[in-house]
Amino acid sequence: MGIPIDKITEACDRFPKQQGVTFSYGTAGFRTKGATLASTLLRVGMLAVLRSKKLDGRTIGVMITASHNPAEDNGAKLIDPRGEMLDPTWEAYATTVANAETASDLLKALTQLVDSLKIDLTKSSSVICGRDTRPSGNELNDALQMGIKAMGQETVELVDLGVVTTPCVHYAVKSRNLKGEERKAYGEPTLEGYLSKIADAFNQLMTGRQSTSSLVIDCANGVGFSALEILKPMISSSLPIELVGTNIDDPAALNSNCGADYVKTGQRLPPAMTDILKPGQRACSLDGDADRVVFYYLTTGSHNAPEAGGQVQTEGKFRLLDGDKIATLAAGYIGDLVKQAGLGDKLKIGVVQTAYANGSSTAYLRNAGLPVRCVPTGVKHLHHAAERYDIGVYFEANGHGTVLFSPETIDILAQFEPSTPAQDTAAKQLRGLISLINQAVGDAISDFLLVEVILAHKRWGPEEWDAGYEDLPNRLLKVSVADRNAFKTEDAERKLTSPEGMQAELDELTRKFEKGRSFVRPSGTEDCVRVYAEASTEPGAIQLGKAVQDLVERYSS
Ligand code: 16G
Ligand code: MG
Repeated sequence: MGIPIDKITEACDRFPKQQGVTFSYGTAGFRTKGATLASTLLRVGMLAVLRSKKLDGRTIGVMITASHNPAEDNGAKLIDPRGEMLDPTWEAYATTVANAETASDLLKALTQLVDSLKIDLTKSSSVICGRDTRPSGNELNDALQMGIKAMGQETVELVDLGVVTTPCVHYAVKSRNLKGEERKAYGEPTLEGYLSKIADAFNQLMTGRQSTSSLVIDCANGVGFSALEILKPMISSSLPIELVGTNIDDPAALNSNCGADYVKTGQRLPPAMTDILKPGQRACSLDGDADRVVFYYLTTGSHNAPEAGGQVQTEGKFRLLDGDKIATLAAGYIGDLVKQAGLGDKLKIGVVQTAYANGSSTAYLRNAGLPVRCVPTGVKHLHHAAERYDIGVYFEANGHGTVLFSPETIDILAQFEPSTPAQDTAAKQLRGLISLINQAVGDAISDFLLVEVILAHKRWGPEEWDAGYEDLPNRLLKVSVADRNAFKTEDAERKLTSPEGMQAELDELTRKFEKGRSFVRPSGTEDCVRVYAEASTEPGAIQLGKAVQDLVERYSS
């Protein structure tokens, strides 16, 4: 049996590839202007079917989203059977298939793939898809489904979850690939199934610790709002939430002056919060597809500011609690639970960060005796590194992250026989956290619930959480260059290997600043080079950032 030539040709004619456009499956899948992507989604659909057939009919996921990018952008991500990111070898196939210019080029590329990977086309296949609120989502979904049906013919099982968050699709893929009792225990592969799973775990963990003050959540005018509307009544007895950034009917509003990226990169409050957030109240911002979250608050009084020589009296000063702060909070809390359960010798916790992690957070974790690994930017790198620990906590500073419990850890906790009531309580909490925390991918909703559980148990407000360490002042700059691929890195993106000689100059600049640290890397999602600089003082970070920016410009001209 060969590939269905007529159906593929027909589908290709319906969604032809724009000539001269090159697509690339990057850090977070395909991402570009939504209007150019229909041919790519068609091919993603075909590839998803082939991946499923290759894996004995196990379910593959496709999410249509451009995350924190503007509303006119869109993208697509393939999800592997355990809910994880697509196997890297298939990323290259995705790029090849997306760039086949004509129907005959596409047929050739697909046939080659089927032959070289010995894919048995008679096998059944199964694909789950979802999309965020972007206006181009509907047409791209049509193209995707046409691709799935063209390749999968009558035997493909296709489930369209509709408008859902990215983590929901990851979860649903994982659930769908479980059978019988296992699936029942894990949760049903729908948005409602997902939300009720995490709401149940959350309510259980919050028993006796109900939050009295509400959490204000900025939904980035995106799909997170739809999910939170469903979740809100499910958790209202444990945690009152107030939603802002809820305008999902106006496409222009998506990620505009709101959302995790706006808050993290600008280190500022979303304007919609200005009249709502009270000093000392907790707030967080999701991004457009709800897979990342950052917290923040306005100070109530004095706070520690080494750059200003110690305690300063302020009220209403914006303070960011980013992915690094979430990682330190989660790792510290889970570490304590493991010790309380008497499992400190058995279960090793590790933290995974990227070069963007603030130097103070890394120092704080190391001082607490936790191993910390640095890996290149992008969720897949962090996820894989975190899988090596019994309990792996990973977060990017920008708020992408989760906590992974290894299968052995889950078994140990399931079979654990406590010797004391304190051990019993701690083990129950750990088991609850496994259900609460998305094990397939980071999820803004599950992550903010995790933070709320920890704060409620510690009886902490945001200021107590923030007091753990003081971020080193830092700057993140974007530099346009002629060819970003001329910038190559090693050592988890912390050092440049090319252009030749540049790293030595960068080292020399960095040495001039107390606690100076800087690195340069090509963006995986935009046509630019990013510069990160941190130093012990605000002016130092600004000066170092500027000097490195000048260096990049000199080396790229
Ligand atoms: C993508 C990545 C994110 C990373 C960002 C870096 C996923 C799901 N998302 O959004 O983890 O922080 O790219 O972007 O992997 P950059 O390469 O443009 O700096
Ligand atoms: Mg996102």
